[in-house]
Amino acid sequence: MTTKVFDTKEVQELLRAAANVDGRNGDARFKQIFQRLLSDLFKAIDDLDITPDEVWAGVNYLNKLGQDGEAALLAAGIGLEKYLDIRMDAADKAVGIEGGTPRTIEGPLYVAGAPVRDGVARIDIDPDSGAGPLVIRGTVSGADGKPVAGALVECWHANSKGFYSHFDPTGEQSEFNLRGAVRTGADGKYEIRTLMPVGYGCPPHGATQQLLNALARHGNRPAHVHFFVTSEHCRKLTTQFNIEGDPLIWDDFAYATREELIPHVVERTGGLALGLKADSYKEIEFDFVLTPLVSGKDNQIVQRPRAAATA
Ligand code: MBD
Ligand code: FE
Repeated sequence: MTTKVFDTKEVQELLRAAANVDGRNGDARFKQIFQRLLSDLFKAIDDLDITPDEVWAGVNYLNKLGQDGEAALLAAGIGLEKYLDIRMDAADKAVGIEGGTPRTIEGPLYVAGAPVRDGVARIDIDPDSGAGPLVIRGTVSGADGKPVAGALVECWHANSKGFYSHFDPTGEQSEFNLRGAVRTGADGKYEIRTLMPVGYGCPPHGATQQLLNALARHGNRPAHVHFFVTSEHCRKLTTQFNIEGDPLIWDDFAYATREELIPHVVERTGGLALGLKADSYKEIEFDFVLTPLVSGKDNQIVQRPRAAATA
């Protein structure tokens, strides 16, 4: 169809009515955003001559996406979550904040409420014959380079099948397996004793993988470990590191990899003395550098629905 209707009075009035922009009630910000997004959709339908069949395929896709509970997974997979990071990086640069550990996406699989330990936490609760021991340790420091006492390092990652506790389709993991938190002492140090994770793959029959298939993309992530690092006088850091050597490091379906977030993995012995399940273990040293509050505020606190459980 070569005839375009988007700019007609009829369509523009329809958009204003649908978003109720002329109504007195309702949330002005929400109306503004909704009208814009609906307009962009209408315009795309006109410009690309998107057919009714294609529109209904899309509408029905939203039903499947909701049924599968995968909207936040899709947000990671289509680069929407990465885009928010790019915007936050640019905002930081504009106000001169630099030098902290780079942020990278949270992803959809955090669970609040994991137990907190002082200094050292052992977070592998369930046996996992496919995974060897891993020790993650380092120092949390502030923008001034000094160690931060009382910082909270929260950590979560997958098991040797790439599954996260609480979201494991096999139902085999305990509630907080491979999830935990450490409070730093005066030296700013933290240590997490755990097992080596394996990369995540999207549920093969879920809505996210369905969309990726249509784009001829895969839905896999390299092996990685997530962190939230919080402390009273610094901004919250949301980050991850990748496990060095994973072939997908530069082919992450969620675009979370950053050069500074690929620490070396070192072979160690003496694991039995630490209470690990084997004497040889892998160690990753990873220091966190936090950034200062902006006008006395932490502007990195992101509100989003998150799972929660009790230990
Ligand atoms: C993950 O483990 C993850 O970190 C992201 C971003 C998306 C899906 C699974
Ligand atoms: Fe993850």
